[in-house]
Amino acid sequence: MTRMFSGGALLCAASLLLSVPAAADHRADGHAPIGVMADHFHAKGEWMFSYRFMSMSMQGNRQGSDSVDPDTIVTTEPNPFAGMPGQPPTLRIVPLEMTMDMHMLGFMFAPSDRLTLMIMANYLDNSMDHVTYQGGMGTNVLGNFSTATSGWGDTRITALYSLVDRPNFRLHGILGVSAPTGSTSETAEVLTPMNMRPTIRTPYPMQLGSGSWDPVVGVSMASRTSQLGWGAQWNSVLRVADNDDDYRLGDQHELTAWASWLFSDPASISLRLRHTDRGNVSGRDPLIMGPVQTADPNRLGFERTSVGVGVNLAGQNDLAGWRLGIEWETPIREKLDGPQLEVDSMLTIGLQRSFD
Ligand SMILES: [Cu+2]
Repeated sequence: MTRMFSGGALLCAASLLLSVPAAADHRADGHAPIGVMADHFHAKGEWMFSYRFMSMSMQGNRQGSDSVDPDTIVTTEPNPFAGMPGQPPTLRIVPLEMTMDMHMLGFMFAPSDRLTLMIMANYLDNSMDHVTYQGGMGTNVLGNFSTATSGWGDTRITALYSLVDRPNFRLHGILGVSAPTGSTSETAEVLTPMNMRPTIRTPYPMQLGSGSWDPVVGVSMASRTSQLGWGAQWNSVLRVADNDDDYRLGDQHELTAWASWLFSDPASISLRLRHTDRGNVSGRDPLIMGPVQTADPNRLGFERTSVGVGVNLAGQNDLAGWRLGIEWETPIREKLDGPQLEVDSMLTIGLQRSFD
């Protein structure tokens, strides 16, 4: 009787062990570089919290792929609002640099082996420095000013649906929506070419959300051998409807691919390529106007290819379930509907904790 019982328990324990392979994935390369979102799905009953800090720094302007200095911008680049009362023929205010810091909180839960649900909220902290030129023409600098906006951005709710789930190859679809929780009515004090300091609605890049419900679609895959891994992802955010301020942001399409090398289960390094294509704004917010490039709906689109290096760490034993990732990216090619600020670098640091 005792013998039969212990035999059954042993069999039961063995089948349990065999049926939960994903939970036992403590390899550092089990997740993509930390700058990639929605890169993995979970086994039934697993859940995960994540926190990421992302910082993007932009400095200097480009027109197409070429650098362009502020003096040239204010004497040659047409003001889209020229002809309206008080508007000069060329741009007169030039952004010099911008920092975008983002705190991202994520939660994942898998109701089944096929389906993982994910919600991501972002807290944004933006600042931009500008130079204002005096009057309607010439290159006399009037002064500098900074604007800053911060608050919750849009919230992403997505379903990740597993299509292939083999030990060394995984493929899933991404389908969701970006909810308009971010403000589109942020204001800041500016310095005008006529030496006034009104508080007005900030241009598009300093707003916190899109103002619209935006579908999110994509496909993600990952594969690995004993030490070498690779993965790729396509994802798009589609702006299908105008917001209450009479415009919609441009669609954004992103393709990324990475390779990783696992030193041992706790640590891997990665190399990644990312290509982003963002469209211009269609329509326009009647409250966003001025002789500055960021207020022009047709100077917001870009194509950017970046390269990134990263480190993934995965906790073992007592620290099982914990992960830490760091990734640094820099553009190798930018083509901007400019003039527009160019990106210098982007840093992502993320901490993840999963439970099963
Ligand atoms: Cu997860």
